[in-house]
Amino acid sequence: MSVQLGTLEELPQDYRDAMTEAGVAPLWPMMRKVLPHGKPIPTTKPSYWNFQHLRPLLLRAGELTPVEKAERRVLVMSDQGRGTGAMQATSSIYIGMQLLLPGETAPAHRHTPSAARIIVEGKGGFTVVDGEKLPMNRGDLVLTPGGDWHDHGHEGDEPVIWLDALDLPLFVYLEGSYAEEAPLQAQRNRPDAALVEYAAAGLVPSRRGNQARRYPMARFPWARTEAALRQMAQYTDGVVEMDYVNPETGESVLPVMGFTAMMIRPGETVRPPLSSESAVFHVIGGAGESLVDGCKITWSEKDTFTAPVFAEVDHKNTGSEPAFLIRVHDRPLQEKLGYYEERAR
Ligand code: 1HN
Repeated sequence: MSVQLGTLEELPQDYRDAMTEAGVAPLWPMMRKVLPHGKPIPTTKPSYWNFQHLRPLLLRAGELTPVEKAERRVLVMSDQGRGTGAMQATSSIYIGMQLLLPGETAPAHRHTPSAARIIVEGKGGFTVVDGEKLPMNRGDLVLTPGGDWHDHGHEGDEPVIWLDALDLPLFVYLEGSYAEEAPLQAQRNRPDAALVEYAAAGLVPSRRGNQARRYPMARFPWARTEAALRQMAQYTDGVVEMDYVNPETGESVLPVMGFTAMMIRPGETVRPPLSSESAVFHVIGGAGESLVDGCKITWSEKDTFTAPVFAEVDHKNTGSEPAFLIRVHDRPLQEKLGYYEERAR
C-alpha cells in the first residue's frame, strides 16, 4: 500500500519562502525520489559502443593531440542516460578507450581511484605499476590499484589501444579524487613477477613472516583466462563465468570494482538473475546479441556495452565460436556496503 505524499505546491508560499530563508526544505515531497518502492530507479541507460566506430576517432586523436598535451589520450565513453561527456558509464564505473602510439610514453602518476585496463589491440605496449613492468597483450586484465604509481610505454610499431575502467565516479562523489605526478618510474628487476609467484591455482609463495602485498597480482593474461573458461565449459553444462580474485585472499582484485570473465557457448542464451550490480561488458571475442531492459544490443569482438542496476539481461551467442566477455561490475562495493542482492526472474 502506498500513500500519496504531500507536494511542495500544496504549501502556502509564505511558508515555503520562510523555509528557503532558513535553509531548510520539507522531506516529504522528495521522499519517493530518494527512496522509490521495491527497487531503485536508475539514471543509467543501457549503452553500446561499436569499436569499429571508435577506432578511427581514437587514431585521429593520435594525429591531433600529442600525448604530452593529453597526459592520457582517452575518449570517454558516457552513459546515454547522463549524456555525452558524462564521466560515468554506470553509477559507479567510468570507462574510456585509450590510445598510445609507438615510442610514446604517458607520464607516471598515482591517484585515489583504482583503474584496470582490458587490452583491445596492438603489441608492444606496457604499463609500469609500482615499479613492475607489465606487458599489455590482447584481452589481458591489468590492474592499477588506487595509490600505486603507474606510467605507460610502447616498444612496438603499431597503435596500442585499451579500455580503461575506473571507480572514479565514487571517488568524485566522495570528494576524494585527486592525483600526484612524478617522472617515469625506475623499473624494478622482476617484470611480471606475479605470473611466476601465482603460476598454479591454490599455491602461494611461503613468506616466512614477510607480508604479501595488498594487491599481489597486477596482470591476468588472457591466454590463461580463456584456457580456464574453456576447461570449465567442458566440466559443466551450467553458466561459465570466473571471477578475478586476489590469489592471497580470494577477495575481489580491487576494493570497489569486480571483474568476471564469461564464456557463452555457440547457440547458447544465458539469463542471469536480476542483480543490484551495474555492469560494463567488453567483448574479447565472438559475436552475439544481448537484450538489456528490452534494448537489443548486437555485439562483436572489441565492442563494449552496459547494463544498469536490476536490468533484465539476456545474452545470446549468435556465432559459431564461443563468445568471451569480461564484465566489470560493482558487486564488491555493494557487498562491502551490505546490500548486494540477486532476485529470481
Ligand atoms: C588515468 O589515470 C588513466 O592512468 C586513464 O591511464 C584514464 C581517467 C580518469 C582519471 C584517471 C591512466 C583515466 C585516468
